Amino acid sequence: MSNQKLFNVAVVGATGAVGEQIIRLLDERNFPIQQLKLLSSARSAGKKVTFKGQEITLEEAKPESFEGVDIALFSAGGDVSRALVPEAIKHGTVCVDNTSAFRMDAETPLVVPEVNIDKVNDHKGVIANPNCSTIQMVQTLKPLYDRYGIKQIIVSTYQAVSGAGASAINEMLRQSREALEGNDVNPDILPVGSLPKKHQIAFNAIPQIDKFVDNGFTYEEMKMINETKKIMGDESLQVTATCVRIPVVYGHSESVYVELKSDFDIEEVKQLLANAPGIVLQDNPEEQLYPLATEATGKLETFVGRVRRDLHNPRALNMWIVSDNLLKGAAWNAVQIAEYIAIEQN
Ligand code: NAP
Ligand code: 3JN
Repeated sequence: MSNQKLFNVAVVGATGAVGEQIIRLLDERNFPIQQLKLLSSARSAGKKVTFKGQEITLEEAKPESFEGVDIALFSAGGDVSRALVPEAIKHGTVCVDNTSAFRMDAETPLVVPEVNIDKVNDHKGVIANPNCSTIQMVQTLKPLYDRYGIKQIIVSTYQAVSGAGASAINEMLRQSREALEGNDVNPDILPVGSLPKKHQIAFNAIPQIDKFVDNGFTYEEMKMINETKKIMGDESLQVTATCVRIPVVYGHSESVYVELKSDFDIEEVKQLLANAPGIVLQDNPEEQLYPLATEATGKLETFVGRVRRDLHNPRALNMWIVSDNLLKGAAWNAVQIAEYIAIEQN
């Protein structure tokens, strides 16, 4: 398209685990970019990144950085988004925010494109990307919600260390070497960098992601519960979650129990999942075919398998859902939203 509109785009948190994937996707998908601005903290300002053969110098993110920026993708943490999204909006920038800062704000659309892309049109300057664990679950359950209704969801997650940032990947690899070499393992970051007590992640499973709320759940678990209801537009949904960090680098896995509101045929359920946008059904016990984090890594789709009727509740299903947490769980979902905004303006 020769007269396609081009956009001035900013990536805030450009050096991070999520930001790097956003930049890669903007490149691979040939996003219609006039100028790309890469923003970070003062620590990385001045470093150079190559994008489409051109060197771009990282700049410190400041309120005035958004002058002339049409679309900004934020993944530099909630504090940065709370401080800079309102400044960007003042400059007329449409923000796609990967943090939890605005997700539960009644004015802010919380969007998984395969579920509720139409909500983007209601934005007041910012569209929120849900939490990674929420995205892959609601994307998979949406066709079942539409066909049968959903009464209850019980989810247990097995989350990759990359969800806690680039430094947590290094931490897990370092600890694994320390343990294999028979040395003391020195935990430094997980489960929560800002809390004094740390636990070993190498060869372990930590049932804590983010801090605890005073109801016994963690913030990660409460995000899954609250965001699922908001995205599905159904406050009556009964959702419970247990979120666990495991020593996997990329790819969140989830064991999901879902009670439907009406009777179902298991083959029809599998057909609905197989036909759902962005979902790949991998389900053949005879061939030991089911989703694996190692195989989901680097892919844009969400994978579902082990789909089976519950033995005690005939209206309930059990399934295993896997997706690359940095892609569909973060960068890809955000770029999909940005692509929708760009298409709407063309
Ligand atoms: P990360 O690897 O630790 O990267 C953090 C990024 O934020 C870096 O680019 C860092 O720049 C930048 N940054 C830090 N402080 C800043 C400041 N004051 N001003 C501007 N930039 C600053 O973390 P990540 O895994 O990419 O995640 C980043 C955020 O994305 C998370 O905090 C979370 O809010 C969100 N996230 C969302 C999901 C999801 O579920 N959708 C998943 C993962 C992350 P420097 O290089 O200068 O330090
Ligand atoms: O731990 C994970 O696997 C996902 C982490 C997401 C995350 C990490 C730090 C801050 C978030 C998020 O997206 O919910 C946030 C946050 O913005 O609250």
